[in-house]
Amino acid sequence: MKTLKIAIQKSGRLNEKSVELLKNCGLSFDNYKSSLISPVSNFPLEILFLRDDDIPEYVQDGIADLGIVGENVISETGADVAYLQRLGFGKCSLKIAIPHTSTIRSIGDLNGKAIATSYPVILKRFLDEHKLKADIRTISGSVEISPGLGMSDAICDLVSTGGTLKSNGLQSFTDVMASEAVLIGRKGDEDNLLISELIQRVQSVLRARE
Ligand code: PRT
Ligand code: ZN
Repeated sequence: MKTLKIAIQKSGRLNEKSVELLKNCGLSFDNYKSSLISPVSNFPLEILFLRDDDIPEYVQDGIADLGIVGENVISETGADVAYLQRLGFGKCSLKIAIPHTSTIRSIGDLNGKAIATSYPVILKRFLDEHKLKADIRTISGSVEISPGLGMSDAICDLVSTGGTLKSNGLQSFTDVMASEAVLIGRKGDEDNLLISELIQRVQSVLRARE
């Protein structure tokens, strides 16, 4: 049978938990060092180590058969993939936050304001749903400092503990989407026996954690 490929984050918040989950599934492989592909010695599988932003498209395009990535990234890229299993780690929520000193009180007050984010697609969808027009300022990181620099009136960014908002004088205003790491696959691969076997192993690891 054809060797499968699973794409996981190379380094970052999801890497360690993704590697741990696969090891707990009984898969034996070397963790990413310099090689971007690690063969699994006891299952017909290769691990691809990628930037998380690339994972949904790799799976959609069939370069990888499976992937582990945050729901936020799947939504932002708009990739058409099958959600196979929620994984219970990497939990966070994409929120709009405003400075403590802001005069913004209701959702409608966001109209005409500048909002900095690394998630312009999801934010635009949220604004459209609320029939709002705002100036979306797309930046790739350190979004939380932009209101203090006078670049924006609000931000839309991921929050887990809330510590980063707090230390930048911001407060949560409204939730845009909740997210966690999920196992994704390609649509139409439902009959692949190796994929089914892997999903079953993942599910039994998750059940054992309950
Ligand atoms: O290099 P690569 O592109 O692969 O990684 P990355 O830098 O884009 O992503 P990374 O490793 O930061 O996050 C990977 C995934 O982890 C995200 O896509 C989310 O699905 C998930 N995740 C969970 C988070 C957080 N929690 C989180 N708190 N991703 C980012 N953050 C950031 C947030 O952007 C903010 O700057 O942490 C800060 C806030 O954290 P708190 O705890 O202060 O609220
Ligand atoms: Zn990324």
